[in-house]
Amino acid sequence: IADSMRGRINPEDATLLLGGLGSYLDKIAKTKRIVIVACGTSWHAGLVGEYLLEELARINVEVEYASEFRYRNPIIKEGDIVIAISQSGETADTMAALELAKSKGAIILGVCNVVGSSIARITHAGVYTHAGPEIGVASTKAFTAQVTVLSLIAIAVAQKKGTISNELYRELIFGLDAIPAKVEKILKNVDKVKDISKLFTFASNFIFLGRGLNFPVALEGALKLKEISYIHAEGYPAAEMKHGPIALIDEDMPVVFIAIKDSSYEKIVSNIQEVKARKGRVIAIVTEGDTQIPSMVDFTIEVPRTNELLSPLLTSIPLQLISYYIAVLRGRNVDQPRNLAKSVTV
Ligand code: F1P
Repeated sequence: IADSMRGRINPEDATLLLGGLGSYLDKIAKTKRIVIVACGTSWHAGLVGEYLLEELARINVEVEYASEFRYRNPIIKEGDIVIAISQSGETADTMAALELAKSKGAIILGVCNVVGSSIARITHAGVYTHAGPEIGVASTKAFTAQVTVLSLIAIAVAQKKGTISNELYRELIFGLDAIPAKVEKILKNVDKVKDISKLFTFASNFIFLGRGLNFPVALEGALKLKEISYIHAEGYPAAEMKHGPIALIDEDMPVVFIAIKDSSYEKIVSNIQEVKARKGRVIAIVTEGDTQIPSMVDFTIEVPRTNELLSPLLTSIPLQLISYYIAVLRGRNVDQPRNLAKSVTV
């Protein structure tokens, strides 16, 4: 992401990085509905995309697990826009979902990492994430690159539709341009993440909580921990906790909150209080300089300030690092986790 973005974002034209997909932005701007199909980590990126496209471009978005979509009779009309997200570009469920959508007359678009992959070939147009090769099986930089591309699509379409002000447009474009340096800053503090991870190496369960855009990041944090550390982990919207998962909270339950200074900050504060009242051990991902949440929780990891719409690009990094360090400390092979394949082609 750093390599592909640094200094290349032209504030006058966010479409320049969108490759072939750039020529479909007018069609996207005119559509009433977008369906995103994906699996695993890519599905989580799709959920972030849903939030961004609805918030900025005011387009109704549905995000479907490709593995479910293909086995029902989804309502797709001619001219509907279906976007597939896939790191490998070879995932069989995502491919089948696209074939189904194409047979019903949809415009099918792709966000893939692997150049020339099957999904890239069958789509009408697409954009490559250029996140470099994913050496490990579990997607990490592919996720941040997918979210970057979806942010650019949402910002560019919103600009075309006039649903965002010029000020917000420029703030988001310059905000994206500043992300690589902020990611590097997070990576300079890995020792703290490593120290925290050491204390939780032998936990048997984890809960990840976030709100809004950072709810999918919570899901992704839980998935990474499952994939590479083999620890049972659940991600929930923080406000959903009281509808069931709260029964799991006790002094043996680590709870990771994404608790940055955004529009849901006060609500997250009360969710943290609910967990602390039940003796849960809380690790909070907080905004640099915050003092309130650090005074309430057991551990904090700071991320630099950014517009909250871009925050998943930063908050996902400490969660990936926690999974990585716990997996290494448990002696797992982080690049080749058991039972997983890089491309799920059956
Ligand atoms: C989807 C996915 C990955 C996951 C693992 C298995 O792949 O579920 O998110 O980390 O590698 O496949 P893709 O369609 O994004 O290539």
